[in-house]
Amino acid sequence: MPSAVRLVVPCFDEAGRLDVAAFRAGLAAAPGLAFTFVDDGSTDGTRALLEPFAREVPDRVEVVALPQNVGKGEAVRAGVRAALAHAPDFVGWWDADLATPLDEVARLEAALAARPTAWMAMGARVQRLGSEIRRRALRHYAGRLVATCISRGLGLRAYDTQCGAKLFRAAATPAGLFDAPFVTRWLFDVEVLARLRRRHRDGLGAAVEALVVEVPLLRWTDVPGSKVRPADFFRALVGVRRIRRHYRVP
Ligand SMILES: Nc1nc2c(ncn2[C@@H]2O[C@H](COP(=O)(O)OP(=O)(O)OP(=O)(O)O)[C@@H](O)[C@H]2O)c(=O)[nH]1
Ligand SMILES: [Mg+2]
Repeated sequence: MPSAVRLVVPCFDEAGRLDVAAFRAGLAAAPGLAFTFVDDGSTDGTRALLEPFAREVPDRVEVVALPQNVGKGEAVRAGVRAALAHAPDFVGWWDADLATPLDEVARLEAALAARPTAWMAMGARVQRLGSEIRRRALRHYAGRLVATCISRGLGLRAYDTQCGAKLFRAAATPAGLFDAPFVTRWLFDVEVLARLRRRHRDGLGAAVEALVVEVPLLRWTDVPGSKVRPADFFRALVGVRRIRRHYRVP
């Protein structure tokens, strides 16, 4: 019996990049797979692509429609709460541009199977021989700069928290972890780690290092049409400070 995996796919003005056929092929390839798309106020026809897909396979595709744009973090949080309500074995979030192909889901699931104490597996974009990590040089180095600020700022030995490919055990999700709104737009992945760290510090859960595993992806392709603006990199640096303050990171 394949495990039930429900992926949250945040979508904002993705009509130009959303490859519904690829998601449909993903369903055909993985019988236990399902999607919760979250559209928060797209005006480009994204919804018109998603809703017929949901009507086509209602038990495996749903659309969470938010009236206005709330940002990726809050969209993912709304999607995770909706996905958890289906009580699957695994919930995850996955970028709509499929920069990370869906066949990497199985590798994240295998990483969790190999570490019974782990709660979340995070895809990591590690350029190395034998992998196909295609990233523009500027995005790569800017990404490394932000990643270094994140790992130093939070004292976390994390390589790549920002990759849009995450999977976690639904039933082992710490209670209330996704209840409070995120305080940043793009660093919500980091906030999830900061929340785990705060719980550990308060004696409520295991250490982040025990709960989270990074999985170097075999394939990742930078898809043109990114919503990330150059200013977002500076906002990310400010965001790390806000996260340290908000979650009282020592
Ligand atoms: N619902 C929602 N989704 C968003 C929003 N902003 C971005 N996203 C989604 O977040 C995902 C990642 O956005 P991209 O524009 O591809 O970002 P990126 O440049 O690939 O970022 P990296 O993967 O970090 O390199 C896509 O699925 C977007 O549709 C938003 O405001 N609301
Ligand atoms: Mg992308």
